[in-house]
Amino acid sequence: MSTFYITTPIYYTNAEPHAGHAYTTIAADVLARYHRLKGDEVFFLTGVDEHGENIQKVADLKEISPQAYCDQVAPTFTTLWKRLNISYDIFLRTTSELHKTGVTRFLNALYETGDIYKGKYEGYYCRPCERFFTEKEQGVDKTCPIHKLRLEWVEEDNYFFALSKFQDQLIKHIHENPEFIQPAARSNEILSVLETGLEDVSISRASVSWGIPLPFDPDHISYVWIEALSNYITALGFAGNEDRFQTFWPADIHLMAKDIVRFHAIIWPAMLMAVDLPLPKHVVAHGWLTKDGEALSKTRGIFIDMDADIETYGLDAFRYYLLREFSFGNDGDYRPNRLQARYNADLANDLGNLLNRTLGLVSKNFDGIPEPTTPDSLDNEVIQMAKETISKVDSLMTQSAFDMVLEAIWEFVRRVNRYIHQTQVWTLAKSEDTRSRMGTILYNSMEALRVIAVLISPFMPDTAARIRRQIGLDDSTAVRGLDSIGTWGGLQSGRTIGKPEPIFPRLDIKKRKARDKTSDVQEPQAEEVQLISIDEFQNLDLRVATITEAEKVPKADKLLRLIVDLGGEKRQVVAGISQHYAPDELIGKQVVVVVNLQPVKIRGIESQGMVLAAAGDETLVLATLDEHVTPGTTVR
Ligand code: ME8
Repeated sequence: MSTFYITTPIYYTNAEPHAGHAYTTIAADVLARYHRLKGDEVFFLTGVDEHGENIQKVADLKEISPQAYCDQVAPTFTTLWKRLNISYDIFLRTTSELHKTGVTRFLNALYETGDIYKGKYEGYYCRPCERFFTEKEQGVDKTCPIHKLRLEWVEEDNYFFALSKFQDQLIKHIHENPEFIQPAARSNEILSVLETGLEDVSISRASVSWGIPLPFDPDHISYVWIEALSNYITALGFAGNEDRFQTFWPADIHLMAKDIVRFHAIIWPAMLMAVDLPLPKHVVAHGWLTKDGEALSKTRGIFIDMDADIETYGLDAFRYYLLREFSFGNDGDYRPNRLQARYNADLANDLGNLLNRTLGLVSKNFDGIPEPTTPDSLDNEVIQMAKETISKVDSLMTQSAFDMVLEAIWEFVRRVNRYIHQTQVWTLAKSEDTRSRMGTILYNSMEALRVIAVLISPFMPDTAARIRRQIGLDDSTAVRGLDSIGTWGGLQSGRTIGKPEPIFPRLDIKKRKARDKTSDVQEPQAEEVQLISIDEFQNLDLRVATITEAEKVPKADKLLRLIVDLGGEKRQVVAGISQHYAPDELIGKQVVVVVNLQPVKIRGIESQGMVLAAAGDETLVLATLDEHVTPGTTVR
């Protein structure tokens, strides 16, 4: 049996997990599940990185011990993984005995090679990164290229690993294994770092106390990165459970975002080379998940409200969106309105309707799964496409091209929908002659759904199970694996089908809107952000107007009646701004007015336009102009 060992980074416990961590972990979960489908023996590692200065600092602020602090944060990760249906095999904590004993053994092995030496480190250090930056790596004015903070000059007695010694060997390895670092752009980046020359790295910190002491000099604590990287072997029981280590090492994939590729593609392989252990087969880096184009940041309040979106769309839709929407190696901007669009178009419409329609017609016209008795060339096209889709998915999965995998599956979903249309299957119940043709088409559609359920199962495990139940299959492994869809015709005619029910029901948009209103962060509301063309935008006639009169509308606590001057013309506008502006302060202000709206009567007063304002839950600020302009000037 083949084995497949996949890892995520072990995440820092200096804060609770966010959507970025979820993104990597869901992707790793998809790969783990896919390899289980293939019948591989899978080991899926995730965990937390609990040592180091940063974590010690947070614990100090909270006035608790670092261990007590980590004991509080680590479960927030496992809780999230449960919520996201992550099928990990081990959740490694670096404070565990398993890890500590493994690190000790690994560091001893490294020491014995003679590639570790004691020396003085002088260099520019970024505390949040917990690493030194060489001159070449620094940003402008000696700043950290990631945090943009000024780097600190630090001098310390440290132990060093002779990284530079492995430079040529690393270059050779990358050239000989072009798939070692994926995608290719990252591989080139690493090669150019290697070609400009490597410096030795310090592997200990004398000034930090929260960590694992070096076994050969316990006054020094191992540098958090050196210790963390070895988690990939300590989790396999490097110091004890030889069997698991022998079975799964080397890892098939180390998965991460592009921020930490250098550690995984340079330092980690060099350490492994030093102790003569095989290198991981692939280091795969994905892009950043951003919100409104900005990096996720708790302190700046830039976050993705996963809970809310999962509640609205369901977990499987959330998982689908993350992997369908973005090309894995590139950055991707998370947009709830795109999630909604995907939900409606791909899930409810394409897949949901295919299932509903097929099962509806089967249950109305047949007693159980019909028999395929009248094969023709159109059927063969669908059968052929199923085969091609299965092999396409397999080859794209090896490139972690999740968006393309899902697109390939959906091309098939859409093809089957078209098959139903082309054959007008719903019209074939009329006569006995055409009923057998109807049975054949519906049988093939159900077979297609069986194939689809297997192919989508790594991405959407619950949806796959629901489809299986509805088409009359049980939940045994025999119907879940890739093997089970190798041959067309696996469904048994005559079998009773399950109860048809919508797998992606219509969304309760009202609930979502109510939620958005109470949420701190205002997300664009999906149905209001349908894109419009430039022509549509140009239909709006926006003009600069000067307010010449303003007064409260009697018995209406929010309304003001304004007279605005548009150059050659004066207009009366009723605006709901009374709680934010006193009439007097408005006189002379220049505002932007929509002048081609149909007039409406508000409290019996005709409003002949609309004044634009920025409106939040508590705030309302009129859109004004930077400088005075002639009234009536067009705004575009
Ligand atoms: O670096 N988009 O931990 P970390 C996509 N402990 N992925 C993101 C992301 C975002 N906006 N933000 C975080 C560490 N990630 C070390 C790792 S491994 C031996 C030690 C994900 O908590 C992504 O996988 O800072 C990234 O590489 C990782 O979280 C960094 O996690």
